[in-house]
Amino acid sequence: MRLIGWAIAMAAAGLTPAAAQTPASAPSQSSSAASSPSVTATPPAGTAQTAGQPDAARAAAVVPGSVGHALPTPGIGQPDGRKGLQTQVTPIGEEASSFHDYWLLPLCAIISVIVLGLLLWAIVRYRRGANAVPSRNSHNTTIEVIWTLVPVLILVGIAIPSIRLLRHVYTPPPADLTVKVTGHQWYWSYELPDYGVSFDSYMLKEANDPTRQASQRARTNADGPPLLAVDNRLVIPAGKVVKFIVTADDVIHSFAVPSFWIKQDANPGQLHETWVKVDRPGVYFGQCSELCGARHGFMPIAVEVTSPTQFAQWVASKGGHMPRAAPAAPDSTAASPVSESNVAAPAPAASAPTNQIVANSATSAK
Ligand SMILES: [Cu+2]
Repeated sequence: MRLIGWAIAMAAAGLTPAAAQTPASAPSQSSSAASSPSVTATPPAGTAQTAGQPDAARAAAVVPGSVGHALPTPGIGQPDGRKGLQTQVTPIGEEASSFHDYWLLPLCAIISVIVLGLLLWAIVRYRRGANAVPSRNSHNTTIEVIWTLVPVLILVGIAIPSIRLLRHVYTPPPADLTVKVTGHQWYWSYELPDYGVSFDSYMLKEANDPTRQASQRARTNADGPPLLAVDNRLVIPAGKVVKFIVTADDVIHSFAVPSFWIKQDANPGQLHETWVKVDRPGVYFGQCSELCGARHGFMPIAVEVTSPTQFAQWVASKGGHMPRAAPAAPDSTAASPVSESNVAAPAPAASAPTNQIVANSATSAK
């Protein structure tokens, strides 16, 4: 049996990474290329590219600081070595982190100290040397009432804010924007059905990564930290309620961004919802948080929160279109999203089924 197990493990180790590399890199090329017309062709100073590569023009299309390529802020939206939770930028995240930091953690610490103190006191006070004749007490009503009531009160004290937090999580305000997120082995794809935008998002590899193809842009510090930077970020407008419809097309993934306090499993054949409202513009990173295969650790998430004006620029750069008026209600989007400014012919057709899914999901959620 052990021999068979080793054989399976060796086969998996030998085959899956190789299989993973090729599909993961090829489509990223096309998705990056699709985004490149949006930005100017000024060569950025900080863009690293392998010397002599014929693809310098594509790398040069990236302008650090432009929409979709905003510079991340150290310590915000990414790990910075400190212990504890990342700085939260959503209402749910702020509520949850203060619940954790100012209620749960102190409560756990106090209980631990009290239990440890009782233990030490009992060990010393009732040691054999000081109690040659052991006590024969087996019942004490007062103390039994205390050790039943106190834990009950502690649990009630935890349950009330906990259930209130859950209620806030699962009663989101009306969405201004819907994003369909699909997990794949091993990348994410995003779709904004009301805006006619859809694209794939792959991790940017390091310049010295031997698995990086010549045509792939290498990560720079302007893109974000290693293993977290992506070629195509999801851009959302600040101050708007964004609903994520999360699913997967192969195995179970998990869409998680720590600074948003979201971690939503992406299950094939199922739609799950989560939501954010971020007032603070910036770049926020996350990762797939469900073990999903050989390159599970290499499918990061990068969300750029920007002003509504810049968001409109980004939508245009992706070949999409803005809705005609103010952000539409879910059931009105199913009518006819095509406007005169719609320049991407395939987009409405591609987004039509998703509109239906979103509409169905919205009605089933009520
Ligand atoms: Cu995954």
